[in-house]
Amino acid sequence: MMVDLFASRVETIRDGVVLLRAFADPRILLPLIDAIASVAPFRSMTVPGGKSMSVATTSCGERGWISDARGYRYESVDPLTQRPWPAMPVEFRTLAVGAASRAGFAGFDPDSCLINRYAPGARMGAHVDKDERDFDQPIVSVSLGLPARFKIADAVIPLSDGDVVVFGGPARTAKHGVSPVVAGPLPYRFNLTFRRAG
Ligand code: MD6
Ligand code: FE
Repeated sequence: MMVDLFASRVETIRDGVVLLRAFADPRILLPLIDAIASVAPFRSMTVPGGKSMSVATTSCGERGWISDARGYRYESVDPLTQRPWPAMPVEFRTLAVGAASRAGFAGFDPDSCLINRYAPGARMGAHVDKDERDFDQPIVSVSLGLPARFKIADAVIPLSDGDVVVFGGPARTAKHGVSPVVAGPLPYRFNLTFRRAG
């Protein structure tokens, strides 16, 4: 019999929602986030209603997710710097493709990594990701730093530093959001959201 040494790391929360505990290494990812933010700074985006989001956002990869008064979309040029988004580090891509594969989504080919920075009190209201072209490709969401409560469909998933959630298939258009982040021993929660946008 083949023993799958990694089986215990894969937890199915709902059909299409898979949790990989401690799958990502913050020691590798956080310096890469800093390097990206030195080129494409974190900024608070405006939502179509005119309010500004409580999270600070940047992106890397071929396309970056944008919100402004006109709506939500992906752009290949950062509107703040008027330069292309920084390239997606190979370590990011390897992590995202590996997580998707472990979760049962072979062949994930992300072209976008949204990076969200949550100071204590920042949150993400319930929404559906629907600005992407191909809903056959999953979403890979990497949690770093301060813990968070991630709500998806009717599940609440407590997330710690390094945990990864993959949602796809029947859960690709599930409603999800993040409860206000609580202050702790680290300054921020970061989230990396990998998607195939174009
Ligand atoms: C998170 N972010 O930051 C989850 N979705 O943990 C999202 O679900 C999200 O930040 C669509 C567009 C922007 C986002
Ligand atoms: Fe989302």
